[in-house]
Amino acid sequence: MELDELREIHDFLITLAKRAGETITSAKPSTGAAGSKKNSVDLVTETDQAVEKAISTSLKEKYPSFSFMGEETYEPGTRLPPSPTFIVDPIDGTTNFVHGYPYVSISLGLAVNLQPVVGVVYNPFTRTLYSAIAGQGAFMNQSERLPLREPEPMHDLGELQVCVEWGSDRSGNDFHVKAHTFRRLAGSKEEGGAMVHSLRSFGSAALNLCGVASGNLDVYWEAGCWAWDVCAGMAILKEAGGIMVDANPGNWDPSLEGRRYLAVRNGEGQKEIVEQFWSHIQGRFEVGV
Ligand code: LIP
Repeated sequence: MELDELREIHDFLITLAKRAGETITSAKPSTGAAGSKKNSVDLVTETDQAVEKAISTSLKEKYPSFSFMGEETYEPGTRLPPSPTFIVDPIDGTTNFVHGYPYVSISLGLAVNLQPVVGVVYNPFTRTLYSAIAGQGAFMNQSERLPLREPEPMHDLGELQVCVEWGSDRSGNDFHVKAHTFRRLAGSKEEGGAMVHSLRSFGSAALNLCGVASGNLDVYWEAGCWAWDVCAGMAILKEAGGIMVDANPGNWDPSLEGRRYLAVRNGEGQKEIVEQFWSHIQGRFEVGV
C-alpha cells in the first residue's frame, strides 16, 4: 500500500477516534450499566457497541473493500485475512470505563499481510493520542516523537517497571501461570525472584503498549487479550523501537492474533531482558494460535 494512502487512513482513524471519544466521555456509565460476556468480569456496555457500530459504518463507507474485525462483532473462530483489515477495539479498558477510572482508549489499527501498519490509540479522558504509520515513526499528539525520552540501556529485569494484566480468565492453567509468574517477578532475588521495581496493572492493553512505546513502562506481558487490544499498539511500539515477542518462552516472532505478547521498550539490552523475563515464567500458556 502506498504511503499516501496509509497517511490518509491514519488521519481518518484519528478523526474517528476523536469523534468516538466524545461519545465515550459523555456516556459516563456506572457499574450498573454494564453487561457481561464470557463471565462476570468480562464487561461490555452499550457504549462499546454503539462506538463500534459508528466506527465500522464509517470505515465500510470509505473503504468498502477492506475487511473489518471488531471486538463487539467478532465471530469466534474467525481468522485474520492477509488483505487490508481494520482491527478495532471501541473501548479498550471497559472495566475502567465502567468504574470511571480514566485509563481508557479507542484502539484503531490497520493490518496488511497480518502485520500492523497503522495504529491510532486515543485516551479521550486525558486527550492523549498515540499514532504511527509503518516506517514513519510513532508520535504522541502528532508532534512528540516516541519514545519520549532518551532510552537508557537495560541490564537487569530487577531495575525495570513491568506491566502485566490479570485479564478476565480467573481459573485454569493460564490463570495459574500468571499468578505464579507475578509472584516470581515481584519476589526477592534471595528467593529466586526478579524483584522488579514495580508490577503495574492498568487495564488497557493498547495504552500499556503505548506506555512501553513512550519508554515510561519498560516491559508489558500479557496472554489472553486479542488482536483488537494490541494491533494499533503494536504498530506504535515497533515504530518507537520497541519489540514484541511471545508471552511463552522461545518464540521471537509472535503473530498478531496469537493472544500472547511480551513487549520491551526501545533501548540497549532488549533481547537480554526478553531472555531474563522468559526465565521467570512459571509454566506455559495454552491460549493462542
Ligand atoms: C481488556 C484489555 C486488558 C486485558 C483484558 C481485556 P477490553 O480489553 O485491554 O488489558 O487484560 O483481558 O481484554 O475488554 O477492555 O476491551
